[in-house]
Amino acid sequence: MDSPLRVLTVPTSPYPDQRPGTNGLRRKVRVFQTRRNYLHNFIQSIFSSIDLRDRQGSTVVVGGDGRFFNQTAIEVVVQMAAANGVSDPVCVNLLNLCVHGATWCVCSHTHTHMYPRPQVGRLIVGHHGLMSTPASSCVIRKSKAIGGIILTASRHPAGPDGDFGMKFNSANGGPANDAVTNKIYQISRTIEEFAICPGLRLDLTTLGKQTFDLENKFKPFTVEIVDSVEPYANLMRNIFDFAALKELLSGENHIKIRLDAMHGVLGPYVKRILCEELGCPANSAINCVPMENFGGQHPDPNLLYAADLIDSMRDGECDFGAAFDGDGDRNIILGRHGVFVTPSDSVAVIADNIFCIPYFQHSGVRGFARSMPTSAALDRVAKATKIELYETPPGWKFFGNLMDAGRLSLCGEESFGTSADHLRERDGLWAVLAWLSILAYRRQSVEDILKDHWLKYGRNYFTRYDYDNIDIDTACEMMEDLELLIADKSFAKQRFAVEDKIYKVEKADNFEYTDPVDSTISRNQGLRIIFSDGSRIIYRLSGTCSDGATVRIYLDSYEKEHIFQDAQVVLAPLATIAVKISQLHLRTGRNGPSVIT
Ligand code: VG1
Ligand code: CO
Repeated sequence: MDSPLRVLTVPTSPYPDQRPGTNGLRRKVRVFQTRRNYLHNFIQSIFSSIDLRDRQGSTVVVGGDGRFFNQTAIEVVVQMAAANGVSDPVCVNLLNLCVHGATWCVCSHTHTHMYPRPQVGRLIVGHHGLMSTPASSCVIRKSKAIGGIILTASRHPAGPDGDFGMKFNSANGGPANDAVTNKIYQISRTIEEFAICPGLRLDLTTLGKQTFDLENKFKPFTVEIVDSVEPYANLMRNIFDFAALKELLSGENHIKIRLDAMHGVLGPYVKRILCEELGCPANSAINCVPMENFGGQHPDPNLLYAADLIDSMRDGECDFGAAFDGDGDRNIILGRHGVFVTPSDSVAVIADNIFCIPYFQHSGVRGFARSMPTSAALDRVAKATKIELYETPPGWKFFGNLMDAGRLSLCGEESFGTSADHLRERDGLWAVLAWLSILAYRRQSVEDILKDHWLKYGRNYFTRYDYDNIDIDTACEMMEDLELLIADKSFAKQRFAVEDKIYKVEKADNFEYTDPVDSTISRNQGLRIIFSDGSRIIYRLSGTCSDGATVRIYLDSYEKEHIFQDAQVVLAPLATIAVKISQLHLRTGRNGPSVIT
């Protein structure tokens, strides 16, 4: 028999910058590769943030989007999990109750009774190290894990010059809340050592259990390699009417679709669910082989980076198109000729047609939510259907709390995120299946469904301008000055005229959110200028940058009647005002945004 694997405690020095942002820690791959123990420090901080007693005998899920550095990082996570007691514990005599890592306690302690143990400790790792973000959420929930480590920088490009990221999801399957991420950050600032089992070699290619003998007290250590597509597909089968979808996609009068996985992690899920199970021809799923560098592309499903897909749909051959980001939580929805459904409209249309989805027929609808910058299209559906609407700061963690409390069923963000309470993440494929369910039920085109929606509710024109790679100090200074400016009493009475349009300020503030479940207050969530006609300009600094700052300007304007105009034309006056008030171009030397979505 092999001798037990050694467990080492390695001294290290802390880094001051490991504060998780909107969605985990994101840095250039180079940072993880070249700064000594940068990766180890953060992983140790995650494990140390979990109470040892909770860690022992617990299940932790590990997966990633397959980007460059994914495999290296998974190996380290597993070696450190082993050394940190995520495993079958030996008998811990706690209040005379033996919590041994087997169904029945068979340790050397003397017991008068045998105690059943609630859970066998293990690490669940995605096959080949792959697991989409929504599937990770699904697996965490199904396996009753204490949480999961997801290795992804989401929509950011990958490769040696690209980005890498890590996030921690809690037992509910959603991104850890601020209290947890603050704890991780605090630990990372003072960390002095980490524990690791460097000799542990995992075979990521073979499904099933692998057991390791360690020389520490937490032995043995079990890792289970799982195929995450099946549990996720199973969840989808219980939410949607697969027979109706199959008829839509491969029946007699089937429609044609094109789904672009952008060489991210979602390829195998698309293939298995849409092609193998729902009968779409193989050529309707493109870029479905996950690649370490996402094929050199930017796996961000928006008007700029999904331009190839949009162009390929212009000929009108396809009725429906969609693309996903690197980790599979984002989506873009397109109709024939590449008609674009804004994410703000997408969630509103799904809300209005929610009973086309069997899941909601059974579970009912408890509430709707959108992030603050997302357009108010959803609010109109909520009002008409008398369903509660919540407005949260950007980032999915805020939705999770409402869902756990049974107050929220469907939610969305303008940043190409839509999902429901079947799990606790944005879910790209779910959004596609939701749209296909609506198409199956209504037998109309995407464009007609969208037009009907605007005819019924009016239209919220929406766009977002991103200014990437801005100097951090310049960006912060601009936000500080802007906050002072809009806080001034005189600002509240101001009018802005652009050509023949006049906008009167009604309210201006720095958005603050009080969680209705636990009363936690989140401050400083974006500067809002709201005009008397309901139009809004919102300024925020991105919390997902790996480098420099990104300034985001969100524009939202409502029209009851003139609903068939070009969004960029309608919103141009607001954009002019936004740039003028902030002096953004003057301060940065830019003359326009890097990306418009
Ligand atoms: C952005 C989006 C936000 C989203 C977050 C994570 O954050 O604006 O809505 O939740 O990305 O998405 P920020 O702070 O950069 O604006 V993902 O798919 O990149 O993890
Ligand atoms: Co993502």
